Amino acid sequence: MNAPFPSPLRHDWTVEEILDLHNLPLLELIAWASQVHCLHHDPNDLQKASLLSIKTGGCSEDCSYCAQSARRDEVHLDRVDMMQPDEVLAVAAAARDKGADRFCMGAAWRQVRDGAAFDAVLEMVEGVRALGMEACVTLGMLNQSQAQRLKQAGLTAYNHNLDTSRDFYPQIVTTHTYDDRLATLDAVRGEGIALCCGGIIGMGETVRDRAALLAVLAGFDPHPESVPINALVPVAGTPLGENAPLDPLDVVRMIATARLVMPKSRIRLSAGRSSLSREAQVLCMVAGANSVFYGNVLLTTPNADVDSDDALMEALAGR
Ligand code: SAM
Ligand code: DTB
Ligand code: SF4
Repeated sequence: MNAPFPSPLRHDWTVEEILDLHNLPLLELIAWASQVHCLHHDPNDLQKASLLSIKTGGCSEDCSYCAQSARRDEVHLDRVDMMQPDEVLAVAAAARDKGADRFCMGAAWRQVRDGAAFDAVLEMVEGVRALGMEACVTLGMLNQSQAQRLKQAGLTAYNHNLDTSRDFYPQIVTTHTYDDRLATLDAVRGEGIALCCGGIIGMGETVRDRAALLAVLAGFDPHPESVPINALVPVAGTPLGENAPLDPLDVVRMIATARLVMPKSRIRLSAGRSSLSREAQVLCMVAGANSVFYGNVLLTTPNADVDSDDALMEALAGR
């Protein structure tokens, strides 16, 4: 195979081409991904994004991986109603003081509804921007006028994941469709808000499904500015709660392939990092990951803890 670099930005990757990259001998895949990464990014630049659940649980949707669906009687989760803007901004300021440059807020909603809760989110976005941080929210589906109001509030990016391939999606979610997800992504892009869009591996999908997800993401023009790659965090009481743990090298392959087909995007090594060794995380970074969630919890599940992350950053620093 010809080296995939120096790589023009392409938006016409086929699933077959992406599969061929994904299934290369691992060391060759990592070597190429690392070269493409260094061509487009400072290899020392690792973004720390902080994540907070501003409204937890009680969601109408049936996403099989998610702890926050109201349909899961066996999941042990404390529902938390919408947080107040001042509480959220205090958390954001503390995260900034610990070195986070981006603050992401998630709500367990099917979709945004106009009203007091959305007004509160707009206030949070304004407040986070005033702290000098990037602001990202993930609120489910939204329409064009809601995207416009978020843009006016100063939102940097909107997170809305496609999660997996179009073919596999109905086995994971039945209460909304792949096309619903794409329509929201369109509304976000239509207002000039950066897209944060990625997926989850380890849900029982095939490697072809993973390649097909990457083909959709790489098909966007421009590519999503950030691409979270989540490894499933199995949550007891959800349909995927007993899924076998992923081989960490599958995460490395996914990240390396994402880097090759989306050379300029920020690839975020997202959920599931707490089950990766320090060395596996570093391998993901060599393969092109340049952002992580920093903080002891993700939305409802544990993240790599801050103390071990501080030690990791220390180990990564020059000496
Ligand atoms: N309700 C909104 C939505 O569905 O877009 C926003 C919140 S939702 C929890 C955000 C994303 O978190 C999901 O799209 C999924 O990719 C990821 N996620 C949720 N639960 C997960 C889990 N157990 N393991 C890995 N990723 C997960
Ligand atoms: C994303 O892709 N991963 C984050 C963020 N976007 C919102 C969420 C991960 C959630 C992991 C499961 C939980 O903590 O509930
Ligand atoms: Fe609701 Fe989002 Fe969880 Fe799906 S992923 S159940 S939409 S919070």
